[in-house]
Amino acid sequence: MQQDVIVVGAGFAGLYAIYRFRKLGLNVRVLEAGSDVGGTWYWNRYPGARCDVPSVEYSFGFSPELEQEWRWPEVFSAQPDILNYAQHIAERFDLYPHIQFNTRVTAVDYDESQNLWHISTDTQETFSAQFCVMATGCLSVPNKPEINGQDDFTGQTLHTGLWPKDPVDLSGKRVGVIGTGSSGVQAIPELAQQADELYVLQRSPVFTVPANRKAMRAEVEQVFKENYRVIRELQQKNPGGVSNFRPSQAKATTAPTKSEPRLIRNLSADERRARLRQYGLNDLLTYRDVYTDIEANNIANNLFADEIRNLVKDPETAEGLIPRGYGIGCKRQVLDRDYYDTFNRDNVTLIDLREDPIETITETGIRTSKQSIDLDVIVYATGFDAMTGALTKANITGRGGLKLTEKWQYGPQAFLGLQIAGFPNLFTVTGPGSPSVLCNMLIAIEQHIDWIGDCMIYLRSNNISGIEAREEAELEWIEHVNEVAQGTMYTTPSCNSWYLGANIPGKPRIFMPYVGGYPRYKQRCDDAAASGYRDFALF
Ligand code: N01
Repeated sequence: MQQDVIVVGAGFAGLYAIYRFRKLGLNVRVLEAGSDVGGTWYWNRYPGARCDVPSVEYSFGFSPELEQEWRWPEVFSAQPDILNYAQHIAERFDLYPHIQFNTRVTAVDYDESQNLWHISTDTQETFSAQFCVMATGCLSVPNKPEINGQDDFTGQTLHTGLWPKDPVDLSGKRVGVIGTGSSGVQAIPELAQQADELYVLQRSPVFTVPANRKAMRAEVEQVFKENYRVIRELQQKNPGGVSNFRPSQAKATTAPTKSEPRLIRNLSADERRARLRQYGLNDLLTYRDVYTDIEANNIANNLFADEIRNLVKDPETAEGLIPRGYGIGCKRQVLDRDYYDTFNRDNVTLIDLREDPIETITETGIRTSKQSIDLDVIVYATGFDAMTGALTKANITGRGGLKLTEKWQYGPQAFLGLQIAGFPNLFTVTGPGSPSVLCNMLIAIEQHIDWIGDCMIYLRSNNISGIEAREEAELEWIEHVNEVAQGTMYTTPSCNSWYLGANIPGKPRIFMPYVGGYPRYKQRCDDAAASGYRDFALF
């Protein structure tokens, strides 16, 4: 079965790839391990899952008709609504016929003699195509840490990133949740309401702030709909790919609004506290110097700690919830609904693994150094092998038998997060070295798929059969990616985030996304194309 393009993954990137590549006249097939579209929003069905980017921003801009007809029920959408949106897109644009579900890719091999990619699957099929596009997502390979005795547990084991499709009934159950990143923090308040008892096993406390929980009012929705073109233009100019458009600024032009950056160090202690009282924890995220200056960061961290002591009634629990040793901005910012208040409930117990580490999982629960906890359900909210996991697990072999795992043994090396030297005609969507997870993903996806589509058409119209990033361009780009990350809170030595691969034992510690901002990045991609792809070898 030979296609022009095989796309791996039917999340938002895979869906837009079909739409776009088909329009360009290319024959495209998508292979998807799940039984439906949606990617991240298909797999992450845990209670409380929702997006922390406003729905109007976290939506596609390629179809004005889609923008007008789709209705977001909330300002920040929950997982079921985003999954509905993905399904609607697949139906609305007749994308389903191009997707083969329940098909996991097991190997991706470049055949130099034919200049073809052969893609093998667990359905024992092999698909071949000139181009292969890995639309496999940045947070799609769940990390389930190895913990002594975990296979002995006779209760139910769940992972937030692989939550069952059928409803899970936790009523009357004793539940232990391991992990307090974005997924854990979203799930914990919901699990606390459903379960009889909830034990939160926390290794690293988070800095989490309350999320916006407004329903989408009809008049606000109308203003958004009237201003989608403005919103899309503003997104293109913003480092994170978000317009920050407010309905109240409906008459604003497309020029990004410029305001003086607020610095926490410029305020007196009283002023800082007054603002914290007025605006809540979210205020501490609005000072520019908190992300660039260690002293400013410490000021904000200390205020944050004091506020946790205010919010959580039991002093020992409050102390346990205070992050130490790393500051705001090191890890992905987390947003929550009633997280701290959940620890005021009688049925919720915090286990601080820094003081009381897990020794083993037993048949009946979890034993820590100080206690045995009987459990019916263990929930792993332990994150993902981020950014590189789906690519290294796909068993990709390029030119001359080069394995991607070999090439990336010291960290991911790619050009613009789009192409990898040694792997001609293979493209990665939102790969390492691109803004990806630091950007509104839908904007990043549209930009990548457009670039890849234009590139394939350029090759075809110029009778070029292959494109491969040059190694020197790759090295130069990686150097730049590392350089711009220096001096940010992301790369402080005490910070151990998944951005750095630090959550996976043995993974090289490299800051993977591009922190230089979406507009600057897009310009570099556009320049690469406009130069006739001089950063690439064409053959
Ligand atoms: O994963 P995480 P996540 N023993 O890696 C702990 C996106 N997302 O799924 O920090 C005990 O952030 C780990 O502890 P530590 C978003 O980009 C977005 O929560 O390594 N604990 C940590 O507490 C996000 O950043 C949304 O010390 C262990 C937790 O597990 C990304 O996905 C919602 C452990 C993992 O946190 C990942 O978030 C959800 C062990 N052996 C996700 N191993 C929204 O849009 C790990 N942990 C809102």
